[in-house]
Parts: sequence; structure tokens; C-alpha cells
Amino acid sequence: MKLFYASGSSSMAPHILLEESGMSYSLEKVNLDAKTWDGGDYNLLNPKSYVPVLKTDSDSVLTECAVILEYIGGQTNGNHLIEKYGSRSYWEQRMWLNYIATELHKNFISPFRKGNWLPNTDDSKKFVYNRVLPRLKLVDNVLKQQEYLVNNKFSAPDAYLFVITNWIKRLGYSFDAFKNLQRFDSKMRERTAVQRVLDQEGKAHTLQEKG
Ligand SMILES: N[C@@H](CCC(=O)N[C@@H](CS)C(=O)NCC(=O)O)C(=O)O
Repeated sequence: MKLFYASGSSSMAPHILLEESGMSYSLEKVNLDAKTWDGGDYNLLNPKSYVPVLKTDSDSVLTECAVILEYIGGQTNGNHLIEKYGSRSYWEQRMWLNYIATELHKNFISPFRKGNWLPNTDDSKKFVYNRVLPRLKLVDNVLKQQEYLVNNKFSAPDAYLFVITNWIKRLGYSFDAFKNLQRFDSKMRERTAVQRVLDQEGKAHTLQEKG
């Protein structure tokens, strides 16, 4: 499998899950400003023009972070990254993946910029903060009783949630109202797979390239 990624973006979630899974994979860095990668025009690979993309071993091109996470989890056996299809735990994971994709990930995107980008001005940061605040509070409340989202053990939705807590930090939002999310973020940073991913990705792509 090959993951097309940009440092510090939502592609970090499948990157973490690949690393946690122990499966072999390779990485291709995408230049989101020029829309290029080592193989040329990135838009030819993904006409949606964003990361992540996962190229599977059978050369299918998968897009949409939540779907890619489910795919990776489904390739592994017995480690609960994604539970057995149809079980109660599976549906809980599906609900979280969908919630994070549509209520958190999407709401962190600035409506004032072309494409899918985090806010880059004080006004847009405030605007986004007001949208994500109630949604983050909901997750924070759930994490009062547990360390991870489903069955209190690490699984695919936690990798996605870490992208969000990492963005809280990047955007300079305070964790004061989200103490449980802060604990979650610290716990995730203790995981060897997460440390490897942060090292591999290095400095996050800047928030300032696009106006
Ligand atoms: N619906 C997509 C959204 C992916 C997305 O927002 N990707 C951002 C990075 S977090 C991106 O590549 N933005 C570049 C652009 O839109 O130009 C998903 O869920 O995977």
C-alpha cells in the first residue's frame, strides 16, 4: 500500500493506522500548493485535489479519510483497529469515523479559503473555533470516562481524533475547555507509532501558502 500525504494534515490519521497495523507500506509526499508529487500532476491521481489517497496493493485509488481508515483496519486481523463488520463495536467505530469526518474535520476547514485548508487569519480562526467548540465539548465529555473512543482501546477513530487534537495545538486554541481531549492527545503522543509518524512527517505544511 502507498499513502499520499502532506505533513500534519488529515493524512496523518491513515499514516498512524498503517504504522500501528504493522503492515508494510510506503509514503509519497504531496506538494499541496503545486498539486504535484514525484510522479507528476497530483490531480491526475486524485481529481478531488486533496490528501489522503491510499493506493492499495491491487492499485485501486482510495480517497476520503474515514473510508481509508476503515480499509486499513479491515486489512488487519484480530487487532480491533476496525471491528468485525456488523458487530455493535463496528457500528460505534463507524459512527465516530463519520462524526469526526463531517462534524470535526470539515468544520475545521476555513470557508474563507479555496480548497480544504485550516484557517489562517485571526478572524477565520475565531469563526472556526465557534463551530467546533460544541462538537469538541461532546467528545471531551465522552472521554471523561474512557481513554479511547471505542471499548476503551485504541482503534481507527482514535487515529483520526488525534489529527483534530493536533490541529487544536497548531491553531493555538486552548485546551482549557477540553481537559479530557488534552489527556487523550498526550496519551496518543506516548504511542510508539505516533512518535514514528511525527518524526517521519516532520514540520507540518504551512497554513500560509494560500490566500
Ligand atoms: N473529504 C476529504 C477532505 C480531505 C481534506 O480536507 N484534505 C486537506 C488536508 S486536511 C487537503 O488536502 N487540502 C488541500 C486542498 O484542498 O487544496 C476527506 O475526508 O478525506
